[in-house]
Amino acid sequence: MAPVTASAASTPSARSTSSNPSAVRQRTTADAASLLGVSDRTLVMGVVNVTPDSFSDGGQWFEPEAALAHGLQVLGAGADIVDVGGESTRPGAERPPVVEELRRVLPVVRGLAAQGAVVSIDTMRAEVALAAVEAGATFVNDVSGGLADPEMVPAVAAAGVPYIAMHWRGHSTEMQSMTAYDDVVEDVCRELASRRDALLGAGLAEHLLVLDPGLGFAKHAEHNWALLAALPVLHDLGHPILLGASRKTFLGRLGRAEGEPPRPAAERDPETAATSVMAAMAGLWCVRVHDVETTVRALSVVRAALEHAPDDGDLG
Ligand code: PMM
Repeated sequence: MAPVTASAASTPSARSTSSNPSAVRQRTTADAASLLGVSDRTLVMGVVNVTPDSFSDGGQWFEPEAALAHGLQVLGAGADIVDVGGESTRPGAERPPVVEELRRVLPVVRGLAAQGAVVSIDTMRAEVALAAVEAGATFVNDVSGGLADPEMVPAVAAAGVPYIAMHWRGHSTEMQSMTAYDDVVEDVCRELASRRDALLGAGLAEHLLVLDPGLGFAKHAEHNWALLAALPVLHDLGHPILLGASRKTFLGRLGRAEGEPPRPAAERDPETAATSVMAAMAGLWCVRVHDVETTVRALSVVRAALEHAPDDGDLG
């Protein structure tokens, strides 16, 4: 998807045909695949972490009822996709047993799908992905890009659902020791390209693959900033791109003195909205955010401006 232009932005919005909280209809994989084709605006994926310890919102929606209520709120705020996860990927986090991950996510996926939400399951485990698809999820979001579980790619390929593969070098307990890059933009693009080739070689359908540069995963602040500054380059990978900058620590360090702790995660939404605007200006497919309303409103500014830009131009 190329950077958004005025002519593209003036075509009818896909929002009317995507997630509509009042349309209580189970979404299908065909609906999910059609979302992959949206190119006139940047989609918004709202996060529902059913975990005791996610760095951005840990513990707030740990019980399934609270998580489901939060998911409905995310949907009502305008999310196109609701991303449900039961494993924290905060640096240093230990993995929950698979039965515990299933216990956390399945009722939430089932409940949101029954309300007509397009649900993605944020997991590195094939077993969880398949159970979630069975429960109504129509996207699989795997931060390991298939590296954590050899069963994942064959399972997703057989299920025929869109797959989001993120740039990943290792689990949360070890990723902070895997931050050596010569040129982070070139290295991440090269590693993502080789992951893409491996995934397609393993049978994943080309039109169902989304790629993600993995901000905050095996990356220091300067790496995240360099990637943010180079977003349009990611189009060279030839797939829709998802960006997950929301509430990450590098944003919380802005305006803080050396040695001062970063701003708390829940206070990083203005900075997150700025990254969403950058993603939209670069023509990215989707942003994954915790505070959906702020990003939806920020993206409406981009759309309104683009609708008033000269026919042949973008906002530059
Ligand atoms: N970040 C987190 C979790 N899942 N998925 C994708 N595709 N991209 C991301 O950047 C990403 C993700 C960690 O953030 P959280 O703990 O706030 O959910």
